[in-house]
Amino acid sequence: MSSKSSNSFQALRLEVPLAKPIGLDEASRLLVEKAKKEGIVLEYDRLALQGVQCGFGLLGLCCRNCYMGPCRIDPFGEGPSAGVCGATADTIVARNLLREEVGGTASHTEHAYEVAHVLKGVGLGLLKGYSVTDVEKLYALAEKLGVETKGKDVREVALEVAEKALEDFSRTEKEPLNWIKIKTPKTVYETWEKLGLLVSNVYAEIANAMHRSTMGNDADPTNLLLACLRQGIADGCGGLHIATDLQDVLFGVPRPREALVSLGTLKADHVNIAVHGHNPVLSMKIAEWAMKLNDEAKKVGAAGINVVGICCTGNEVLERLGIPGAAHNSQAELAIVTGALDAMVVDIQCIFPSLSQIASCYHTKLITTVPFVKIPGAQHIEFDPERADEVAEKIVREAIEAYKKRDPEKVFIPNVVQRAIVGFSVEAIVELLKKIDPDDPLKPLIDVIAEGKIKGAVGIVGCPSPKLRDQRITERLAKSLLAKDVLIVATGCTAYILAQEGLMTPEATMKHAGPGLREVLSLLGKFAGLDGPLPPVWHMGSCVDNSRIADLISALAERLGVHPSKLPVAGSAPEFITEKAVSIGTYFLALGITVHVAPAPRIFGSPYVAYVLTEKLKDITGGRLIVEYDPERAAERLYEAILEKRRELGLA
Ligand code: BF8
Ligand code: SF4
Repeated sequence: MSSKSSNSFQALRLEVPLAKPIGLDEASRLLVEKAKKEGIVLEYDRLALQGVQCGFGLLGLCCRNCYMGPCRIDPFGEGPSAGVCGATADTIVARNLLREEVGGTASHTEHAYEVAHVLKGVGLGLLKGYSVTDVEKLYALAEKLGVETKGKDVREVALEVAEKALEDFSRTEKEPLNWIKIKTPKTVYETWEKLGLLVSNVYAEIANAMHRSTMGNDADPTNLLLACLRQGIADGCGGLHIATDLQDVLFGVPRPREALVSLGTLKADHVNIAVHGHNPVLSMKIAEWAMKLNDEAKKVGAAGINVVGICCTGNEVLERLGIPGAAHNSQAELAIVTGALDAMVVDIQCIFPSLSQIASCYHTKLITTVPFVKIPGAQHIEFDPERADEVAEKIVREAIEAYKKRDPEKVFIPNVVQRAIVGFSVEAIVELLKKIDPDDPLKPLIDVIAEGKIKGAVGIVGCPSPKLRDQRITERLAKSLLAKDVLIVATGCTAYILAQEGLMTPEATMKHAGPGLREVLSLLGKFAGLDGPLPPVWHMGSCVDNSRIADLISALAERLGVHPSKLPVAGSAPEFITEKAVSIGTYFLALGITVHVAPAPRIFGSPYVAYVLTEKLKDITGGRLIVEYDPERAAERLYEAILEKRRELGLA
């Protein structure tokens, strides 16, 4: 394979954002102003202080994998073309990409592992604070996994399902992951089998990726890219799917409900507690104890306790309990700047160390809870599922104490609150469609796609990037696609952005959806018993809940008997920031999905790696990477990809 359309120069151009800044959302803007007045340094300030970021790093051309380096390859061909060991740009870029994915896969799989342990503890009767909330989901999983349920009680079934999950972290044989077997459409499974991508043990996969990318191991970029696909599959099946499935068993499958979002959900007269991070094993307990101790808050003069969510754990409690979603990742600092937040309780992932410095300027207690996530200046109260109630009670009482020290002079909560319909699990979508066709629920959806009323669907997922946020890439991309009759599903911090923009309301359907999409959503709204249409953007949960999007795609592909790459669907992470987004994106590429991203992933230092991911991969898994900063152009390109699939299916 030779280099074709992509080269390093293109990447340098891509790093210059093409869309014009149009400013932050109103709530963020007001709080950034407040921070400025109060001398608080925010992520935007720290980004500016970084100056021009390292071009070698942006292109993936820097290697620090041994002490003969660090080595850098000159993208212009005038300086070194290999590291001290002889590693070329192709090798270095592919190795770096694999290591980025390891960061993501380790995060999601360890999250899943923790949840599996909690379910195991429930099965063994060791955890008093937790139970199986969704017996139906447990039994559905048991059936798929081949766990016998006859003559067993719920706890025994829970134990066996948890052990099936834990097998995926400890298997020594070459058998594929249980969650690959139960989640992967047959057509995809066959492709993966042919390519040697059937991962057996997620932890072994992570270890192997680190091993093979050290100095003096795998130098073949093609072989390394196959390892990248394996890492994506380990993340998707062993991380995302296991986490979502077992969280649903423990805490319930989400169902549509109306909730409130934005920073205006903080309440001046309440004790405000924000849960931030990813693991609902903690946040669900905090929510429970906040309710139990509501009267305690009244004793210190507050009107009650108000729990709000930040980032993905916020999505977990939003989709299951309707707890308000206050802030995405780029607003977490701003939640403290309101001066009204009494405690921010954090667990794992996406928690900026800066939160502690900002909290120290107010009365806010930043409380870390996980032994491997400590932040200087934060109060550490170790969480342990075995002492869940005791710890959650202590944390909520800390927040009540902190409220007493709140300085009313420093409080400013922007008057910005938005309604949103959330909780679109696959189960809920299928239940709704069953009202139209009880025997073949996916058929009505397939019919409206075939008729062209809905042209296709795009999952817009991922993070807010301080590099791109003031261009509102995510909102603009979504609106452009809706106008083209493309249904949108959303997860993660992107779901906050789109909810805050008002795109999860029936009114948004009337305002932004194209005529065909509007007609379908209006009909669905009637079947759902709503006064108006369904919203045009469906909130499917947290970032691990990207598994729900994969489930929906797989269900449609299996119902039609086609490979997912044939479906008029695509994914987009228009402002991604984390390594987790890279591994999730790779999982969807492995499934055969077209994936758009911005900013540019660090692959353009290798014309070969860029060529494989943006062009060649579609002949291998069916997936394709699109890199595009301009949201309107990105919408055009995603729409084109959808139309191409439609043409291949013989649809207008
Ligand atoms: O896992 S969207 S900033 S919070 S990585 Fe992080 Fe990105 Fe937010 Fe959830 Ni997902
Ligand atoms: Fe340089 Fe090779 Fe060592 Fe990387 S592994 S730092 S390219 S010598």
